[in-house]
Amino acid sequence: MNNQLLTKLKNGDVKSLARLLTIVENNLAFADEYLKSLKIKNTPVIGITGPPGAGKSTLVNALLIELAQKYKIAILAIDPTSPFNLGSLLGDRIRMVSQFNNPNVYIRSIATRGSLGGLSVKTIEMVDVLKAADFDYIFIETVGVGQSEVEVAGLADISIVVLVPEAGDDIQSIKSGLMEIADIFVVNKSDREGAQTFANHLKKMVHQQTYNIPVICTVAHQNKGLEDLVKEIKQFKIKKNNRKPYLLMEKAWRLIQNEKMKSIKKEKLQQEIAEASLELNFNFYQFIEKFKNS
Ligand SMILES: Nc1nc2c(ncn2[C@@H]2O[C@H](COP(=O)(O)OP(=O)(O)OP(=O)(O)O)[C@@H](O)[C@H]2O)c(=O)[nH]1
Ligand SMILES: [Mg+2]
Repeated sequence: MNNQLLTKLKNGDVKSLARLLTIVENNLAFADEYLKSLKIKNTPVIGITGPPGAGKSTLVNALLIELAQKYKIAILAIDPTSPFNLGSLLGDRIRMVSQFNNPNVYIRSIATRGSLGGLSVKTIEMVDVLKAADFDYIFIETVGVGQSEVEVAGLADISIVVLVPEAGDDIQSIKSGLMEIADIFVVNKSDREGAQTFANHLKKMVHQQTYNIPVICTVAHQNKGLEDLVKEIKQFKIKKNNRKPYLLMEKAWRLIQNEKMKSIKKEKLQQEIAEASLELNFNFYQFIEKFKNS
């Protein structure tokens, strides 16, 4: 293990950061030791989730224009890959070109394998590497497909849910799961017709809940409506997150589960099960027995 790498990480050396992220992402030599030696800070983690094409990347880019003059910011863009075809579903989703060369901004994209849009253990670990570097804010962008919103909430101190006023969209169709995880709702593409009505309905719905969640209208590609969002993000830093113990438990659970399941490789399991299931009278329960205590 190279201790210098950790010192350099703490001091903001970008090359060391990239190296450590790669070590952790690919589970290279000493990955575990590096993780155990990290001095993890309380850097605020801001999760941005929402349907494909809602404008999440554009919004992050617009936020960077506001924040990156003064603060150092890391962005982790999570590309969901389908478990059925190993290519990325959406291609490289980093289109935040205008901030790409800003020395205050570090952008990294990772592909989650197997879990559609979900957060892998690698993501959790990579965020911790970022927290040991010298950033003021860490943004995580994920596409909202089912479980992933909830998983991002497990990692983020603030969860921003980005919605778009679709024509004829029924506000009631917003999944209750989104209600539970959102700390801030953003109605992006507010230049579209019906945006105000959509936002008003959303506000009404949100205010029926026990605590107030801000609903902020933005036009991300024109950098409009960002002031309120920046204000909320800055304010949130000092608020207490009541979900923290639950979220930490979930995180511990995942990492322990990952460790315990290490000897079982999904590809191999699939191969074996494919063969075994061809046998006459294949019994699934007998089949899995041998994996239980391996
Ligand atoms: N009209 C309008 N278009 C917008 C707005 N914000 C973003 N867009 C456009 O919407 C498209 C998608 O924006 P992205 O930022 O890539 O959306 P995304 O949510 O990151 O997309 P994925 O990462 O692929 O899920 C782009 O063509 C943007 O220029 C907005 O406020 N109004
Ligand atoms: Mg994007």
